[in-house]
Amino acid sequence: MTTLFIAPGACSLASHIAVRELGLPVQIEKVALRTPDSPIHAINPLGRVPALQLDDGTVLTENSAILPFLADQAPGTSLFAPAGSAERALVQGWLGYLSAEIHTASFRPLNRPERYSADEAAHAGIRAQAREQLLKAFEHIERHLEGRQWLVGERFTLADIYLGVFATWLTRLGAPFDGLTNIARLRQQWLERPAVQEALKAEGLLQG
Ligand SMILES: N[C@@H](CCC(=O)N[C@@H](CS)C(=O)NCC(=O)O)C(=O)O
Repeated sequence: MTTLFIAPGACSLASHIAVRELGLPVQIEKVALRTPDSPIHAINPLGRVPALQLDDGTVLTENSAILPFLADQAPGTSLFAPAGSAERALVQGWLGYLSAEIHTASFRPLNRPERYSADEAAHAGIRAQAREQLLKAFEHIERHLEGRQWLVGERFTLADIYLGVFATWLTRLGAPFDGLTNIARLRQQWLERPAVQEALKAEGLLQG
């Protein structure tokens, strides 16, 4: 059976939500991160989630690939758009932006400064710079959401699923991130979706 490897609260939550939004027969398998004996190392050589193992053993990684793949298993879903359409490229553009600018370029140095310098004295500076970068990257989204409910095409898409995950990470950061009111509104609408609540409960992140 197709299996999605996740870690509670990690970015794999996006693919987990997509599985539930689409009602796909995918088994959800929780794994530990950053421990050498975690089974994720036998699945993804980088030891990262999400990883989607297909029936034939093929392993897909990166939300930016897994989310479109999952949506394509449910042709006609409103979460994505037809091949060749500009809307599809707009959704993919946001997936790329979220993966590269928000996650890798900003959250990673903020949360893991040791990956950027072995000198502990440098970590506070790396974190401070990453916070600045994160704010700029989110402000671009904040401006785009002015007068819009969702990122693309006035409807909830894969891009909003992925943004919602990072928007929940933002709530730990306080000011000035709490002033991003359009993103806070999107996060609230995201939270109200049954599939999001089911995924959060299954990951132990929401009571009920
Ligand atoms: N941009 C990728 C990044 C995947 C990634 O970095 N996953 C993190 C969790 S949020 C992870 O598994 N980290 C463990 C590690 O790097 O050892 C995606 O969204 O799929």
